[in-house]
Amino acid sequence: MNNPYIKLISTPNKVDVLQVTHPKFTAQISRFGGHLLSYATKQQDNYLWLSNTAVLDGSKAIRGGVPICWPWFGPAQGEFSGEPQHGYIRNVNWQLQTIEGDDTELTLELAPELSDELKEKLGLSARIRFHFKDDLTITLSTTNECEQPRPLSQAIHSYFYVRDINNTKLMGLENSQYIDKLTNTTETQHGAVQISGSVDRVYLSNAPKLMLDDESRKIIISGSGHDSVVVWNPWRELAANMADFDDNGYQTMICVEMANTQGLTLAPGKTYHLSQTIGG
Ligand code: TA6
Repeated sequence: MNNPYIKLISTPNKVDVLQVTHPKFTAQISRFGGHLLSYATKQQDNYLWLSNTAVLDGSKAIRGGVPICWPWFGPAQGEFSGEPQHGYIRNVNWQLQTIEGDDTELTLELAPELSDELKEKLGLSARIRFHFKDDLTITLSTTNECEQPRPLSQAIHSYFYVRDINNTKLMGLENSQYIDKLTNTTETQHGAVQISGSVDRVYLSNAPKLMLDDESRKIIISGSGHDSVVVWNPWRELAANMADFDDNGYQTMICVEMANTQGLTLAPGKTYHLSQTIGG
């Protein structure tokens, strides 16, 4: 890899990591999952939460950072029922395709290594682009490579680090309707989102800009191409039941995910872009 800012770190029995050290920021991207593990700028500490007990040997999707859910979000349904939750690509290695940039910005593109059989079955291909400038834009692009329309749902499943979830507010979803996945009801958001227990919500909102305020900093989370924003914190009991979720980790994280949950159909030959920008 011939780029002054990027080094591939290969450790036996561990996922390969692309270590990005740039004058303006640092980041780590796991080749397994095309998964961003950390991102910090000169001004801001790491934006992302990664579980202390995350499995980093490639045997399981990584808990924390930015997993990519594709070509479905949540449990597999219909023709794919029985297949893994959140799709395939957070569990496969990705190839670095291109690197471009200089000392002001940097772009990396990766594509998942899928078997020919799986590519044929899906009829879709995916690519991810990390564009670092003054902030980071993650773009997940999907192309329908076959001759039939194909269904797609997906999420950029970002786990943000917050200083204390009890003093954290998420702004920008006021008055949105959301599906509460814990009660299976549809509710309306009043005021900022504040979390004091288990939360698993799909906000039916394509709000382009949100703000996460943990009283120590304000993170701006922007998006495009989404029909929903997913907000998740498992809280104490659920976290304790997940071996790869450290017991107290729920106190310092919140997932805020730009997603398509409402059933998108991609026409033959078309490409769809879903983006999330992290900055502020
Ligand atoms: O994005 C929220 C969610 O879909 C939740 O329902 C929750 O289970 C979470 O993702 C984590 O899923 P995972 O398959 O990574 O354990």
